[in-house]
Amino acid sequence: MAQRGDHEYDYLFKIVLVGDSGVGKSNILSRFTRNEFSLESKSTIGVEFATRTLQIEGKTVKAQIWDTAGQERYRAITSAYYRGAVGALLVYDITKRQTFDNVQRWLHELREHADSNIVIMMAGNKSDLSHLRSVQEDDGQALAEKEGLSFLETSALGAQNIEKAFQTILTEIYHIISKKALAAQQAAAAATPTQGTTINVTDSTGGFTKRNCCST
Ligand SMILES: Nc1nc2c(ncn2[C@@H]2O[C@H](COP(=O)(O)OP(=O)(O)O)[C@@H](O)[C@H]2O)c(=O)[nH]1
Ligand SMILES: [Mg+2]
Repeated sequence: MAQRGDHEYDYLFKIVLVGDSGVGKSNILSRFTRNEFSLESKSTIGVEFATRTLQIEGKTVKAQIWDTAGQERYRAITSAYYRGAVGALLVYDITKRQTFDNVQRWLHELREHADSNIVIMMAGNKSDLSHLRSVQEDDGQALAEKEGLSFLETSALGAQNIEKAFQTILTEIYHIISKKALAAQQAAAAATPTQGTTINVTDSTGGFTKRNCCST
């Protein structure tokens, strides 16, 4: 556990929301961050993020979720938006085929600007509007499998699968970095078996943060 009063979390993970304008990104964010856990939100010029702290496998994880301020409309998201992101929620609208067709473009953008190990979840949002559906769930599933992404249909309106989408991303990220930390711990133990070793698992490309590892 990180030192209380210093950092009230074990891990801080930056997650970015991407996808066409109007698919529901901002509503997904507000739905998720206005739940019963602690909420802080902060506006900046150009971008906005909100945070929520939750428990993932017994660890306190602070999710810092970045939302666009409409730049996606002009395909003008800067690389700063993606910098340090360890997860992405790539959203399309199940009632608008074009937003699904553009998923490839967003994947390309993520692969170009974000860390290559970024965990990506694709979300087919507005599942409450299934009577207006223009993208079948099977098509979403097939694309996700082809691209190696997790996939869920969500509804920000109905709070359907929003929690699960973020839980899935955060758990996947946690598994990746706990494996890295374990490997680093074993390497450190083999090299210098001293007490209270601090292991920094931040690398030049990732945004993983862990402090005061390995107190046992
Ligand atoms: N029916 C329905 N409407 C939604 C849902 N999520 C967002 N919307 C609506 O879609 C529009 C665009 O949402 P917004 O969150 O601003 O999309 P963004 O441009 O991707 O951030 C708004 O009118 C929302 O009320 C959803 O899950 N179901
Ligand atoms: Mg928005």
